[in-house]
Amino acid sequence: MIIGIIGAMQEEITPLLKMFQDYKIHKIANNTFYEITHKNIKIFIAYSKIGKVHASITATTLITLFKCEKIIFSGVAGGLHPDLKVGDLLLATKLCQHDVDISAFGHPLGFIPESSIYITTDSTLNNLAKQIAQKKGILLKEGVIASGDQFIHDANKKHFLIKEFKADAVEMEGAAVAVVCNLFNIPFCIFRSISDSADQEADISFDTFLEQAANTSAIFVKEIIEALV
Ligand code: 4EH
Repeated sequence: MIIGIIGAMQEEITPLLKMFQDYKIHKIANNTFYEITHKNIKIFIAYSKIGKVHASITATTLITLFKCEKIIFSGVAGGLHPDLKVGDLLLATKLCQHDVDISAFGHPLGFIPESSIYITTDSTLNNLAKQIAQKKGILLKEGVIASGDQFIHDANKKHFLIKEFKADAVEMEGAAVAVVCNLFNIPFCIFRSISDSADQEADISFDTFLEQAANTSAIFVKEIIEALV
């Protein structure tokens, strides 16, 4: 089996690279892909750079060039739901692009013709994640993720995302990976640990908790990998 793991920022994949240590490097489109042989599986790890365009390129490369059969995203997110606190681990049930707006033509926000507002993650991978969380006593929350090419640090924007998309967390890449995996029929799941609450203090909270939250997500993704070998 070949598995792809994506983070957006270097900090989001550093803990995973430390866990596996030995890798071969491939450079494609100014992106570094780390190839790891772990027991009976091959793993490709990369950080895409920030935003939906970069995440799409990395997901597409993992699937078409490196032939990944499953994709896992590991990273951090801004919490929108009041029950999501910094450090919490979230499994995405479905994702949407909150910055898509062709409402001028009568379409609902987030909708693109021939696509859909939400894309759901793979239930088999999600069930495996929930089983692992239960067995290991790890608190794994579930929720809707809204992705857009904006760092949200504003209460008004935050409440718009909750009201319009019923979103529980916000980030800048997940929905792009979802679109690519969905179109290529590749099962995928998205883990995000909360680094901030997408409010006025989001930038400071993000800088303070990025490393810690990225690590929380990476540790869980390692557990998933061990369950897949
Ligand atoms: O990859 C981007 C990073 C922020 S931008 C999306 N990531 C982190 C998730 C995230 C997020 N996205 C939108 C965490 N909190 C978020 C929020 N809104 N409130 C960045 C960060 N540091 C340096 C440069 N760019």
